[in-house]
Amino acid sequence: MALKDVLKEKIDAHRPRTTRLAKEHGDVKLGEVTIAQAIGGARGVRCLVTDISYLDPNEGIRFRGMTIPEAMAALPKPAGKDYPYVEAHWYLLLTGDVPTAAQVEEVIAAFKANAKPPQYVIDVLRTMPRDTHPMTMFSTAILCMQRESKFAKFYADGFNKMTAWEPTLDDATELMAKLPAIAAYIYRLKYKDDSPIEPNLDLDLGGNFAHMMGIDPPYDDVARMYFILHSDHESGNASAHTTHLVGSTLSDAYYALSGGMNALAGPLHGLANQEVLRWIQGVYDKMGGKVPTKEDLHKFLWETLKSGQVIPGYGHAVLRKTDPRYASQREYCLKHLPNDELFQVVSNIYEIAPDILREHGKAKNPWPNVDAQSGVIQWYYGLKEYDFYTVLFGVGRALGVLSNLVWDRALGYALERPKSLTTAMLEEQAGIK
Ligand code: NMX
Ligand code: MLT
Repeated sequence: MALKDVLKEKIDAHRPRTTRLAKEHGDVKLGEVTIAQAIGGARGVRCLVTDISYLDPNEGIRFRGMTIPEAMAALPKPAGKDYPYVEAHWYLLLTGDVPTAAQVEEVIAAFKANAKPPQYVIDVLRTMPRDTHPMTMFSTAILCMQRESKFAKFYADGFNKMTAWEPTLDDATELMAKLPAIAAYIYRLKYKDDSPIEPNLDLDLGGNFAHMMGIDPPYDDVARMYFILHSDHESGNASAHTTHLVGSTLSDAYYALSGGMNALAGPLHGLANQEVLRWIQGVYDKMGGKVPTKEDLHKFLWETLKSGQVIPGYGHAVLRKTDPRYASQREYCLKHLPNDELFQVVSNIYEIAPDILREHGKAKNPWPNVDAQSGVIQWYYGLKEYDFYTVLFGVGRALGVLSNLVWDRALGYALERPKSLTTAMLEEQAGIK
């Protein structure tokens, strides 16, 4: 059965569950909202619904119920490769099913048919000053393709709530297909003197991305691993939430994803992966190029904290243990680059940072998140332009947020519009005279 038909069956089966919950059990309480939560970024407020992934504070992420090792083991892989097809993961996120080889082929074919970005995207990127941040370029490229939206045409021609997910799926597929070429082009434009590499459409998404970046295997497997690991982190993280919020206005996938990428570009979110490398390079500079020892790192971590900055790559809004995405990338490093100098530095930070953060006494979670480990792998394979790292995160994150957008439309999730209060109202509620 074709992906769209599989999805249709699943959506038809799922809709009555959502309708019943909203209609018959809408008054059931999921929690209470405190003043601390209203002021403190709605941390822990339970007001979003997704079935695509779930984040347990201690266990970490599950994609459609599967832990990272389970998903990596179950999803089909290209012959001779260690990591699954990104296309297979897309199928899993959308449908909840591990695809067969034929189902993976269907996604590969759909992505190939839509892989080439329009020439005007290349032209727009070329006109931007070369020192523009790559995330600004990435978000602009996505936004300027909005005129391609099938959903926007569908809306203009007469909107139908029951089938609105279909043009959203078309938009999501067309976007997902083009993002690797756009990301690779931004890289080649900014750092390789505008020397794009033609795609090789005989390769899968991960393989073709590595090829267009101009980086040899096993970087193709790194790309597969990286995109899958970064794909989804339930719905409350800033990039997912922004995509959902923008999409809830019936904006199309182009507007919504561009918004999500703007959220990802913040240093408390996806940009932390570039900040980790920037911080480590700063330490090297201060040491006159010498490899920092654990004692040196100890000093620099404290210096960072005392100057009021955060330790990038550490802490999390939900997680309370080492991020399994960190663990997964560490496992890759232990296998492929155990003696790499930068990996040793990152490992040394891992040994001392949690104790320092505990002693510092502020961060609720002293353990590393995904960003603490991801840059070192990119660096090892020659991708040293660390301000590009968040674009890689963005290609991966698109898998999750676009899958969610398809389901948002399928289940008719409403316009997001929480209520705000004034400070005086909070004071009154708190009994402050
Ligand atoms: N270094 C220093 N202080 C920290 C850190 C850290 N890594 N993490 C949290 N804190 C501080 C935080 O700034 C806050 O201080 P204050 O009360 O002065 O405002 C206090 O600890 C309590 O924060 P938490 O409740 O533990 O964390 P919160 O949920 O507010 O924020 C992050 C979560 C991830 C934004 C925060 O841990 C952080 O800034 N980490 C460093 C940046 C980072 O790695 N971001 C990437 C997250 C993953 N991603 O890819 O998106
Ligand atoms: C993410 O992957 O989105 C980050 O870990 C942040 C989050 O989950 O809040």
